[in-house]
Amino acid sequence: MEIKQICDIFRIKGELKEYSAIKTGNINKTYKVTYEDNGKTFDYIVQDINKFVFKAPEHIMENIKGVTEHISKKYDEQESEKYVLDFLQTEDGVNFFIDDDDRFLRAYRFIPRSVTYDTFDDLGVLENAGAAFGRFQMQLADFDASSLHEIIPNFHNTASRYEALEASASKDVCGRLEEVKELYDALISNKDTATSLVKMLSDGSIPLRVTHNDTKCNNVLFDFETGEPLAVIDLDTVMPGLTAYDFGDAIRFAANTAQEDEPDLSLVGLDLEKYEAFTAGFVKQTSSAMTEQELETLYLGPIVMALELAARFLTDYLDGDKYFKCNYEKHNLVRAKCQAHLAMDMISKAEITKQIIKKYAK
Ligand code: ADP
Ligand code: GN1
Ligand code: MG
Repeated sequence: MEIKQICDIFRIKGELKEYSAIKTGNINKTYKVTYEDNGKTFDYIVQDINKFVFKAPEHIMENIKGVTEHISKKYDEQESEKYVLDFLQTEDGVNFFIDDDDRFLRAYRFIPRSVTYDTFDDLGVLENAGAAFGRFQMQLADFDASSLHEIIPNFHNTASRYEALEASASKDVCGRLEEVKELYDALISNKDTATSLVKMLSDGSIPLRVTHNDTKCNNVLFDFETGEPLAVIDLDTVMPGLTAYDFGDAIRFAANTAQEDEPDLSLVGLDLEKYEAFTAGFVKQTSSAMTEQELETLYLGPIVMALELAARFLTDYLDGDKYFKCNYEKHNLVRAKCQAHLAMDMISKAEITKQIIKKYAK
């Protein structure tokens, strides 16, 4: 189905001017679409949901409806247009459409003046990202977690992620294990650290909350001029989770001295200034709601998330690159090495990061 037909289904008014693919995400196919109506231009996002990753996309759309309605209530109409995603409905009153090729499609308004960043040079903007994710979590503190579908079971269960890695290594369907053995062994030797948060969750020492679970900092929109944080996007994995997951995933993406898939490992490491900037924004928003134990173990989040993602990228490499979109042949392996290297650097700086968190906790 053509983009124009999809836009018609979502009842977008006016004349289609142009559209282009947005390549930043690793999962869905995303298009920016521009329409003109009564002499004014309006932008929209059309997305084709990845059905290999998301087995029940209608559950995602139910979760998103609940979450966006809940957050909208905290704003007036004008604020909502900046801070909350607004999904379009078909004439049947639903927020998705399945086309003849069985593609699962959705459309929503492009937030005006918004940009995303894959790297953060401005520490103020990074602090804003921390504040945006912190605020998002606080806004969901009174959301009924039992109404949420678990979109990807065990999404951040690092113990299960490690089991999957071990299973893929023992099957070795593509014959790639020998090539990655050193990295594999390094990850396995850090299994206790990687599974530490899961253990604390299961023994009740830290609480389950409603979290975003994919806090890559290109999932926050910023005003292109002022750097003000706008909407938090990519709500596909909003599910019960740990505060440390949201904190950790954001840090491992944005406080890396390089991009998350940097091939030259000498460039990869934890940037403590960036760590502090994100932490200032996030912890100031959330610390009053956190338990003492949660705050004390928050520093583990970035380490666990980097190890978990290294395990996930390596698993996908061993399985033959089925899950993450890859731009070149060994992309998943490069990503895995980068995340593992970052995790080791974070481990060596653990004491300093604990102090940074303490500094901003109320
Ligand atoms: P993926 O799950 O593949 O990461 P996202 O939902 O994060 O998909 O969208 C991919 C990119 O599209 C984002 O990083 C952002 O740059 C852009 N984008 C998505 N939604 C909007 C929006 N409502 N307004 C502006 N840009 C958006
Ligand atoms: C995926 O969709 P995107 O690109 O924001 C992935 C995250 C990973 C990230 C790594 C549903 O996020 O878990 O951390 O890639 N999302 C899903 O870049 O698996
Ligand atoms: Mg995204």
